[in-house]
Amino acid sequence: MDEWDVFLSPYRQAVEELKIKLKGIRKDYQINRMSSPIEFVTARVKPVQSIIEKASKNNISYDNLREGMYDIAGVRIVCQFVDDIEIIRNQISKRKDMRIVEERDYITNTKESGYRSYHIIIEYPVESIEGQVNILAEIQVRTLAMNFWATIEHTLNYKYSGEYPEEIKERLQTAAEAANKLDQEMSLIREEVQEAQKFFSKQRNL
Ligand code: 0O2
Repeated sequence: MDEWDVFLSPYRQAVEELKIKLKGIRKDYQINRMSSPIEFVTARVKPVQSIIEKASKNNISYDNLREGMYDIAGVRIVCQFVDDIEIIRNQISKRKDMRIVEERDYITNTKESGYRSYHIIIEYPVESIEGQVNILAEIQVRTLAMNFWATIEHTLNYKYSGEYPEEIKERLQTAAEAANKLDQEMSLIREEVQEAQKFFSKQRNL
């Protein structure tokens, strides 16, 4: 085991626990025959290389990584409709096993890149043989449309290291607007869709 393994161990545990807990919310809605605000949950521990690069970019010393970098443990909750985001946010704020320390609303305040998402930074206690370790984790909550755009943009960002050719930049802006429009259109038929989903899940006994 190297030092990174030891350092990352509580983050790995947190990510596994958070995945199970947040997927549990989806199950609860399904068992109660209510439409779930959660479509799917993914989670990851930031790769060591990305931690090193981000620490250097944001001037975070290695001694200060636990306090200074809040997305080493990252969870993503993807939902169908924009209104689901607030429901999820409220569910998280009510929980006793995690504490919200900061929220970043990139939906109301869309990033210059076109990025939209709701970020919740939580403090989460992990039990270890040495006692309790409180770690920070970032929960990103976004719709399927926001996730589609962000996933594509993230891939292109790697390719161009953020220095997009003008044409790609414009296309990404247009795509961001289209994703936004798609979210707005879907919001208008939300109730209709959810009724149909409840009906079909009953029929299939899900
Ligand atoms: P990865 O690979 O997802 O871990 P910054 O220093 O400005 O990058 P900061 O202060 O760390 O951002 O926090 P912020 O703004 O909450 O963003 C953290 C994460 O949000 C990013 O993590 C991305 O996952 C996502 N994100 C933010 N802005 C964008 C964007 O313009 N496009 C996409 N696709 N994702 C974004 P990392 O560490 O950048 O990357």
